[in-house]
Amino acid sequence: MNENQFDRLNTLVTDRELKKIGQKILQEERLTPDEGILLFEKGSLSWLGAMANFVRERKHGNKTYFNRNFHIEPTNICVFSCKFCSYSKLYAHKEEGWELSIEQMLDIVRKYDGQQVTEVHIVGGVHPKLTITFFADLLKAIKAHRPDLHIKGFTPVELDYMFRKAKVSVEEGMKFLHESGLDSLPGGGAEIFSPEIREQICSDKVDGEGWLKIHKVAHQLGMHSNATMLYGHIEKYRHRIDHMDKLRGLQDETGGFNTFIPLKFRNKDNEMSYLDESSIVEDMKMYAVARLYMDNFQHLKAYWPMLGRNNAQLSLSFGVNDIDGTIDDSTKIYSMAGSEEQNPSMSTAQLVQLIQQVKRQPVERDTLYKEIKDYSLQNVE
Ligand code: V47
Ligand code: SF4
Repeated sequence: MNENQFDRLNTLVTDRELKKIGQKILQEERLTPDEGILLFEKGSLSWLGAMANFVRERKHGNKTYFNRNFHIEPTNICVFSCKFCSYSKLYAHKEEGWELSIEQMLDIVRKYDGQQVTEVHIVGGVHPKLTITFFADLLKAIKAHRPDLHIKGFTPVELDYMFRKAKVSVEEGMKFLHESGLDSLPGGGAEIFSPEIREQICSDKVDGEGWLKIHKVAHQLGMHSNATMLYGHIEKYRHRIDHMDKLRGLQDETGGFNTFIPLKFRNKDNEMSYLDESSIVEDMKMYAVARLYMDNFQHLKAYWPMLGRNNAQLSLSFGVNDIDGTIDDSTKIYSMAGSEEQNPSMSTAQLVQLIQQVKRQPVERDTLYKEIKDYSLQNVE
């Protein structure tokens, strides 16, 4: 869509405030929190989608990124008790959980020997006995085996616990893990920053300020990271905007975030199962508003194992330009919460096809969005 088409579309909106927001989007002006809330409350799905798609194409054209990665989940035993979590086994029920040794985790890495994966994503529960030195040894062992593999690991929830247990500052702890081989941080553990909601859904783990501080320190050490938001449960639109506003503020300061990943709350087998899940219309509005509000985030990711393949395709018309990676079926955190994909595994050829089916341009990237291969003209093996 060019600027004239955009103007024409914006004249179809009758609401004066939305029309003004449309003009700001065209001029690349930043939206205020009140304008963000208004988008959720008054924006129609078609208008939000058109605006978000305009911004997406202004930034990236048709390019749609994915990467080749695999996951390691060291343990599902967790000292915390987030109400939305279907995954953790409290320490009291640890016989139902798993706990991998460094050797077992190296076996997972070895499974990918000779394959063109670029990233390992390490995330799990917070086991009371696993220490910062255990994880530093894991990082060193992975790097010794495969130095080229980018290690994206540990949320501020895991890190905060590790640092407090080791009695080190965030700065000391992050530096130690970075020097041991940690390259970047995934986006997890953010949930909703607002204390009013956080207290009701995950009161005992690191708070919003602590989450932001750990990412800030990582950025100051030259590391990059991702950011997530868990939406579609008991939060209101203003809490979503507050969350995105805090991330946008930190991104202004450091520029260290790669991508923003809204995560739809799934209601299977957790203490919040009584809640309905958000509709697909709400999900697409969420992506569109994120694209419009988070003006300093280059990338917006839909995590396909959680959203499902068809909805991930749809999201590419609502601002999304990344659909994560060729994850294999060892990822349990989502299937246990009721994700669309019970067996989230897709080959490169399947991912490329998924993107091409909706007439977008598949581009393989590494963790830091360096382009590895453009599949627009080729068929994949
Ligand atoms: O923080 C837990 C979420 C997150 C549920 O950085 C749930 O590339 C929905 O952050 N319904 C961890 N979500 C996973 C994560 C992630 C995933 C993929 C890619 C990246 C990345 C990061 O999973 C948690 C929490 O918000 N989660 N339970 C649930 N019932
Ligand atoms: Fe533990 Fe993470 Fe589950 Fe919370 S979401 S209970 S921190 S595994």
